[in-house]
Amino acid sequence: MRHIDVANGDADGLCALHQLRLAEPVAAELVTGVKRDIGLLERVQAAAGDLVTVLDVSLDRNRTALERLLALGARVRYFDHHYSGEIPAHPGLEAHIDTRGGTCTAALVDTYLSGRFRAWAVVAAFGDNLGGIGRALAAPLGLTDAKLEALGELGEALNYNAYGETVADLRVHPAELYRLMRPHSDPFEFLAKESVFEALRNGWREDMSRALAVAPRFDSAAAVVHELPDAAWSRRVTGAFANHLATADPERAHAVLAPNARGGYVVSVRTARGSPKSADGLAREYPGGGGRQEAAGIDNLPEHALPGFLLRLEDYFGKEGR
Ligand SMILES: [Mn+2]
Repeated sequence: MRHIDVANGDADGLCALHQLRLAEPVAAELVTGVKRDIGLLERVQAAAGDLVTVLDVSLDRNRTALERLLALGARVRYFDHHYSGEIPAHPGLEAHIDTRGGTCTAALVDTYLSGRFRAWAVVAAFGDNLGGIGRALAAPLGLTDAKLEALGELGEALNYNAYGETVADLRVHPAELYRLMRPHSDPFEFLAKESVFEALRNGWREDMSRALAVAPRFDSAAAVVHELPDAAWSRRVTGAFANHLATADPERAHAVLAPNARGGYVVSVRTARGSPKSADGLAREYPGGGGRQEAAGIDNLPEHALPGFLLRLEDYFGKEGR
């Protein structure tokens, strides 16, 4: 029997995996990739009796592969907070899924582990731009403001690293990042002993300063759209920049666009704080779109679809969203 771990390559996916494997240290194969590479389950070759653990990728987007693995007799343990659609009722599936917003996969794993590696869940929550959840999770840890801020920055840096069209756009391969995290049950030890955080933070700051110099392409009472130039830094920073905008200007929805290699755009969408409309609801109107309540993306919005998308964004979060 083999253990196969399938994790989103962002902060939430890697921290959730790290918490689980600290609690259950078994040798496992790892399948991961860039944040948008969410059809990860397709890549899994499992056999009857194997245990596949899936973290932070939409069940709906992996439904066919999931059904194939269950039919083979593999057991699947699934933790996630992205749009799931109907969860299959199958004795081989153990699902820990909460798509209501206000949680993240690492927080679901934290509950599963009764808070054993809580500090890593705090890192993940900040990585998913859920600062309120991060602070609430951190409350019983009694951290100083400086330490809480350090966990937040680590989460943002890990999250930033996951964005790119392919792993070639990324500063560090997510599997390598996880390998560096593995020896450290305490994120403060990771921060003290591994130089990768500083490298990521410097890269993040460099990319963010370029993005912050870009003026909005479109701007209304309901939504703001930024279009970044065609460059690897743009694709790396779309998510971090969208999170920054959502925090800095929380009264409006945000979309950040960057050209991809297919002649279209990669799009990151963030809702206004407390919006009744979900980000994934809009993204799922487009092929390759998906996500969760507060944050979603579209992998390839064709250029000809851009004017229609801008109108739809305004309608969705403007007229309809009130
Ligand atoms: Mn997540």
